[in-house]
Amino acid sequence: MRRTQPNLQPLPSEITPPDRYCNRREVITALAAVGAVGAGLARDASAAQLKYARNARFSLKEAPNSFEDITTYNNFYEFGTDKADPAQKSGKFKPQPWSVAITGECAKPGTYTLEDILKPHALEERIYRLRCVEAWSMVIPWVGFPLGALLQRFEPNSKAKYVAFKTVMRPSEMPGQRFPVLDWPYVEGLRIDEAMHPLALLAVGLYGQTLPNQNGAPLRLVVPWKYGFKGIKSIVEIRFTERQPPTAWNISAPHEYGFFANVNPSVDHPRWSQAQERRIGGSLFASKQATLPFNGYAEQVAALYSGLDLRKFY
Ligand SMILES: Nc1nc2c(c(=O)[nH]1)N[C@H]1C(S)=C(S)[C@@H](COP(=O)(O)O)O[C@H]1N2
Ligand SMILES: [Mo]
Repeated sequence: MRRTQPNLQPLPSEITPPDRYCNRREVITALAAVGAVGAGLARDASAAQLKYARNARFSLKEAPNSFEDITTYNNFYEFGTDKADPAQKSGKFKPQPWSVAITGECAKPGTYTLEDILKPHALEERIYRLRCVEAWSMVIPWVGFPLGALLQRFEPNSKAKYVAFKTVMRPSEMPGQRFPVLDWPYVEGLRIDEAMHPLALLAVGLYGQTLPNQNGAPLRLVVPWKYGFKGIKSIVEIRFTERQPPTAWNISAPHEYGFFANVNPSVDHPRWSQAQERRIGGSLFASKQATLPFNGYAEQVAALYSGLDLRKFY
């Protein structure tokens, strides 16, 4: 899958004029336009431009990885376990039309179309580092909106202590789901205070365009202070729960993957160290860099875990 890198819209140094701010009707039209394209065409060719404003306060100053790196080196086991599989084997996946079931402990459960989900939210671009548990990282210009703002709309009640997420189950379009690699569908979860943290993002795009299938179209979670596997892709259900929900990697290998999965250089994966990371796309000879506690977001999020033994609750 080859394409040229689309123009980055606002540069960090630029001030975004207010008219750049998400015109919701246009965004919805853009997302709908994606669905109008025939299933046989590469989704790539049908990516739609999004309207958004750069959120400089919540963006790293580092240069993002290339569009090529971000869209050809992926973990999305529903399309296969090789890093190249998601780009090569996700062409049949149809991210439109899409709806999300909101269930569990809230006043406004229901099934909402993607358009309903997006309508009240202005889209923001945020440059976050994605830190995979496999000790590599990338810097990605996501386009999305705060998860907490969406969750509030459904009026979670006092029993809503956790939020559980589920990926779509479509073995006909997702060849990896025909093999018992994980206990499908992929599920993830956050504690409600983590989910409400302003850094937690629901992404609908990257590099200014709707998400490619391999990156979790049309809607995926991005939690920048946690290992990448928490960032569940192609979400079809969000459930408010009283108890800690099961999570796909914890079910698969509980001694390797905990519920919290906060990036922690001092808690090694049982089979390798987490102390350093390799930036994808960098020179093979470039030295590894130190992994930062909470992936560099300790100042913003460490207070969520005061009193929690982070070695025990990894
Ligand atoms: N449904 C689903 N979501 C998933 C995964 C997956 O296999 N299935 N892989 C996770 C892992 S391990 C990582 S590192 C990130 C990778 O996101 P990216 O491919 O957009 O970089 O997606 C996460 N979300
Ligand atoms: Mo990962």
